[in-house]
Amino acid sequence: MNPFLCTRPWLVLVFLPILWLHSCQSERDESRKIQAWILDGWVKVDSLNPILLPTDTAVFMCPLTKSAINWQTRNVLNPAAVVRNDSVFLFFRAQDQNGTSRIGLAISTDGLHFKKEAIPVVFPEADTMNVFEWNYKKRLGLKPEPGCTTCLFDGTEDPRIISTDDGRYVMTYTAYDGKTARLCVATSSDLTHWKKEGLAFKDDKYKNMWSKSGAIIGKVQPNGQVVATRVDGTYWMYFGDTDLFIAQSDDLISWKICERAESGEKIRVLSARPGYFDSRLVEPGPYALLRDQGILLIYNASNAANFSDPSLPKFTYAAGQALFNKSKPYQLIDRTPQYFIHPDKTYEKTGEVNEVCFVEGLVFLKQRWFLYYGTADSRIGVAIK
Ligand SMILES: *[C@@H]1O[C@H](CO)[C@@H](O)[C@H](O)[C@H]1NC(C)=O
Ligand SMILES: *[C@@H]1O[C@H](CO)[C@@H](O)[C@H](O)[C@H]1NC(C)=O
Ligand SMILES: *[C@@H]1O[C@H](CO)[C@@H](O)[C@H](O)[C@H]1NC(C)=O
Ligand SMILES: *[C@@H]1O[C@H](CO)[C@@H](O)[C@H](O)[C@H]1NC(C)=O
Ligand SMILES: CC(=O)N[C@H]1CO[C@H](CO)[C@@H](O)[C@@H]1O
Repeated sequence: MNPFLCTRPWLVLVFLPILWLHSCQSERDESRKIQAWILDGWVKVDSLNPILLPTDTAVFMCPLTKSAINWQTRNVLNPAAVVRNDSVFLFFRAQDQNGTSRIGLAISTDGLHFKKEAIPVVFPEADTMNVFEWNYKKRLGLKPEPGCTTCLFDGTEDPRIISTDDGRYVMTYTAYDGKTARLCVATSSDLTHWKKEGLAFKDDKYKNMWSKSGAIIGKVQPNGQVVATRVDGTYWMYFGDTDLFIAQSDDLISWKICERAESGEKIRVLSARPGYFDSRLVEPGPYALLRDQGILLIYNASNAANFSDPSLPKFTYAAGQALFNKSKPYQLIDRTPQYFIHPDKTYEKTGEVNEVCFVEGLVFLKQRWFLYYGTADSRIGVAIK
């Protein structure tokens, strides 16, 4: 025993409570620090949801089939959102009856009531990307398997959009040819006319790899725009739909996947966790936000069939949040133990894919946050805080 305490045992009585109080205080500080970075308190706008629906009355002349088609018949889902001119521009994925996806645009001044533009803004056409965006069976004149209702799926899917500091917009989207999903990039200066810039990963090693869901790191401006921001001299993008991987770029168009030097393997910055809502897979949501506490990424996750979160049906898509080091975007600092949004409404639980809230759009408009998500791969909902 400490001789000091032996000679003055009463001191223990004085100091112990102080030590105890001190340790409780620092535990509280710790948990407050961990909670402080999370964007929580979201409320689904039940009185209006779902805010965007499929329709049989949107007709568009397909440049490939040269026929008028109803391009929004089957599903309207997975939207990106950006603020421009005090309005929300929502870019949704619309599927026609056969499951071809095209990216459409809807505009709102209050973030809740949207008006769709008549024709899609990014879609399969006779260009250099056609080989990645038009089902290979259609190109080869093959018939889909009898009775298969998803075998002709193809097109341009699941956009994410960010502003640049020179006033342009960069979209990442998925091109799907019925076999392989590939992450692609398009750019625009007015949000209506888009130029396809090709595959995000042009290296031979990765150009035929399955890739999806590119969330670029940016910073929220006072006018609500989120502008792509360099960290440590370069742009960064989280991507992937099993684990989260990360890539770097100098121009936001051509991306280089970060690999382990020893093995050439893609580095994983976030993975599925047995026992949690994200036990099956993780996939980025909207752009990642560079904030004081770190880089905040809202991510989508699927619950596994076993060794999963027993409070959710298996394969449920619910969303969580992760925080990465703001000077090292590949270093995970913290992640939420629980989902903050999950399917609990009929239109979230039943649809093209059941049990899905898939978050892809996030904007800050007139001092409020709006979160847009696909419901059951069929419609679109909004939550606010
Ligand atoms: C769906 O596919 C069928 C058979 O190929 C075709 O006749 C029809 O025009 C297609 N519909 C749309 C909306 O593309
Ligand atoms: C900005 O939005 C207003 C409606 O809120 C509209 O009248 C105006 O044309 C828009 N301007 C541009 C440049 O889009
Ligand atoms: C998952 O759990 C079910 C029910 O307990 C069991 O039948 C099945 O074998 C398990 N599967 C795996 C891969 O562990
Ligand atoms: C983030 O990285 C920096 C630079 O390496 C380091 O000093 C800092 O402690 C890290 N932050 C956290 C929260 O881990
Ligand atoms: C690879 C994969 O399964 N991605 C899916 C992620 O979740 C959304 C929402 O259900 C689907 O649309 C994607 O296909």
